[in-house]
Amino acid sequence: MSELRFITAGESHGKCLVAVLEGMPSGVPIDQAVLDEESRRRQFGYGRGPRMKFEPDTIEIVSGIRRGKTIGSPIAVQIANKDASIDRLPVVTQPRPGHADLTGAMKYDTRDIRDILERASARETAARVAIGALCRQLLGPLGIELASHVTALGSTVARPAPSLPAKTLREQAAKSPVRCLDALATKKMMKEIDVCVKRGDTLGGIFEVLADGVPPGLGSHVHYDRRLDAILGRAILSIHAVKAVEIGDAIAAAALPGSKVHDEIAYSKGKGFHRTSNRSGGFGGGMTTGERVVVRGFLKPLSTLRQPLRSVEINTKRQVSATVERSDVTTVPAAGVIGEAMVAFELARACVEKFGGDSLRELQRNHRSYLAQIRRF
Ligand code: EPS
Repeated sequence: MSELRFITAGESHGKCLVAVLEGMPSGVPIDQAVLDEESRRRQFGYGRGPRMKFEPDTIEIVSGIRRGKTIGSPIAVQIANKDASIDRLPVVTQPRPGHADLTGAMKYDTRDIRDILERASARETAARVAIGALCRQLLGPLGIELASHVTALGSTVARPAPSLPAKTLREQAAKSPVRCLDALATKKMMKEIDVCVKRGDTLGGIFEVLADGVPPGLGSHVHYDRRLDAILGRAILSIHAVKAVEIGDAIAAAALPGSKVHDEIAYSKGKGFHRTSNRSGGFGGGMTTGERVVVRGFLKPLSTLRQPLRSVEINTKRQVSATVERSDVTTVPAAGVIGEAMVAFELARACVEKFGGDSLRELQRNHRSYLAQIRRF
């Protein structure tokens, strides 16, 4: 059985970020424009720090692709850092509350917190977005489309998003500087960010990732580690500053009776079996139902504050203010794009596991035959 997997390497101010994706079938057309577009989307967003203005974040393909198509071998990519000052940067000894700084230094036994923060930085997500951009190009031929948008930033909550196809939703979200579909909420969110800039503070929020065209039956109920909703939960929680995940309307559902939560089942000749609502976010028993996949990530505010909180200097043990590194006020708009990349990877992994095959042609043949089986059921 083939498995899709990836690994990233690279420090925030090191030479470059790298990622290797292994297990991609051969024959998948890869368009550099998709990589460029995803990278640009990750950099975009009101409230981002100065770094995003000077880093080109160009994703360079190093291996695994020949004449615009995958050849089945590991795909390696790299993103060069313009700011590659890691060896010139000062020693850090004043850990930031909420960051990996203190625990990382204790665990890895270093008196220079920079050894920790360089890898703990959310810059690593540039490499994950590259992986996601490759995976989207496997999902596209299977009819799977992804989108994301911001549903809350700071104390501003957007009105419920209109029901639009993923492709349209992506385009609409791109028009808002905070990637929010509600124009009024966008203005309020930007205002909150402006206030935070003045105060030297930071903001968290919520993003939503959607996937259309996902067939029923990805993941499995048979074992805890094969439940795809749990796998997506881990993938979203692994994004920097994400502290909670919601699948569908899970948070509201916890306070409602079952009759108001479960999606009723219907059948029609054209649609086959389907649900009349999608409060489950496209999941049942750890498997996709065939409805839209809906996953939300909740971010805490970033931990680098320009008006720092109290901390303790690790050598003198004296009370000090936490270190101030160049950072962002909020990364919620970017986190949605990173969430899409993680969902794209996990869906691609689930498709490779379910449909197998060493080439896209073989995988598509199995996918078509499975869809015919589902239609006949
Ligand atoms: C980031 C690059 C970083 C930060 C941010 C994300 O650049 P620098 O630290 O050089 O300004 O803007 O990192 C963090 C939020 C963090 O906690 O480290 C990026 O490329 O996304």
